[in-house]
Amino acid sequence: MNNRLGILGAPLTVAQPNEGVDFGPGSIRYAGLFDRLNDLGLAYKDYGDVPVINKRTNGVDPKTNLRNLDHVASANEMIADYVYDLKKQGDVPLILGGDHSIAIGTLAGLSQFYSNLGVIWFDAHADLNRGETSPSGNIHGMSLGVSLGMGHERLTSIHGQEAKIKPEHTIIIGARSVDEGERQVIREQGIRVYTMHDIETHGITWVMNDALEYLNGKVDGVHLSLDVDGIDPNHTPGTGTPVVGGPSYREAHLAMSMLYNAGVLTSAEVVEVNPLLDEGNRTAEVAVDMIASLYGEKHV
Ligand code: 4U7
Ligand code: MN
Ligand code: MN
Ligand code: MN
Repeated sequence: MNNRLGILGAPLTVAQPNEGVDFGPGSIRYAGLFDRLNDLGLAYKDYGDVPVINKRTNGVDPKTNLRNLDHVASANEMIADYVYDLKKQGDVPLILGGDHSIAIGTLAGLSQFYSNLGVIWFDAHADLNRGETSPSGNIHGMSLGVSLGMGHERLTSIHGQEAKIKPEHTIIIGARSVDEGERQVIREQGIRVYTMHDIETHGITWVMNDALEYLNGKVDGVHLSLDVDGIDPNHTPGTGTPVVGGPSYREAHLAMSMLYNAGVLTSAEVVEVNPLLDEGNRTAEVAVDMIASLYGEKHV
């Protein structure tokens, strides 16, 4: 592995109901991503966007309670192939979404390179639904579950039948909107969750240190899946499923720089930036700040 970042856009939208999240990769690029990476002296290559097709069928399939399964599945097959190729070049993957279903493709593509990949899922949600438990039928609320091997076979079988990650290597940070079916999965599978309550009680520094210690020695890589709705919507209003009461800009920023300082990160993705729901391009700008922090930007 070299230290070059390989940047890939994954402009999928149809795993959630709002148009505009397909402009996420472009809005993040326009928010000054490359200037910031240049300032850091980081080598990178922009691979452009995966040519996903965003077609919506009408409503939710009553048999599966899934929306747009065919298109979400084929797009994620493509994303998995692109991520696999990028990783094969030796680059450090940075994927720009797109709705959060793209993690299905990212983790499928990465899984061939790791037998024990750690995952830090920074999100207001747990994304552990499946058709049977989902209140919405939206697959962006299922991607962590799919990667753990739970859900529709069309999704879990991308790049192989086996689960792509393990529950004991999975950490959720920032959760504050978790559905009943998801709670059950968390309990049964023993997924580590740091809620907003934990962040407030112990502080983000303790949470990140505890999370890193939990993974230490058990994993052969760490992937960060950063859903911008994990951050408080005061800072990231341009997203489809905002939830009040999230970590502040500073807390999220510190979490990212602690990941950098730990030197464990092997890939990352930033998802759910929707410039059509935004105030200006603020949310993408915050996303770029988080990315810069993740790759070592210091303010002095
Ligand atoms: B995101 C939800 F019911 N849980 O399943 C669902 F609250 O990727 C939201 O985290 C999912 O933004 C949000 O539809 C998915 C809902
Ligand atoms: Mn999410
Ligand atoms: Mn979310
Ligand atoms: Mn969302």
